[in-house]
Amino acid sequence: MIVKNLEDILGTEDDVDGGNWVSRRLLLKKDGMGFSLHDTIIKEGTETYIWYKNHLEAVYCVEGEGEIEVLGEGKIYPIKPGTMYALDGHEKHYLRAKKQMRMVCVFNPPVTGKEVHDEEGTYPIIED
Ligand code: 9YT
Repeated sequence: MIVKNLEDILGTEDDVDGGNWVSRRLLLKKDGMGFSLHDTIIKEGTETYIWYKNHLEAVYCVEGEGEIEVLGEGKIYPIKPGTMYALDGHEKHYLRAKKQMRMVCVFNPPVTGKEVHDEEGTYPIIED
């Protein structure tokens, strides 16, 4: 069994500052669960282009306010506490935080812990 507390992650290598966001990675590939689990802060006033072409991601907002714009669809969905979105089609999107947002994120396959977005807004697959 694995038990961690957010305060165990803060300030460690699993507390990753991606610029527009800070991702506190509670479960990673090394934990062997088949997914990773992140407590992520999206900084207020930011807009981030993201394309997880290698991963599926589900996101659950617990604090703050913002929106997600899905490219191609041209749809904009508001985000508030209680909103969940799942990128089951590797959708390219813009994530905007009107107020700082706190998101619980799950990635399949799990991230290893080192990932920040590359110039395509993508996380690479990192093999062992
Ligand atoms: C919601 C989202 O995609 N934020 C970017 C950071 C990512 N979720 C992470 O690594 O926690």
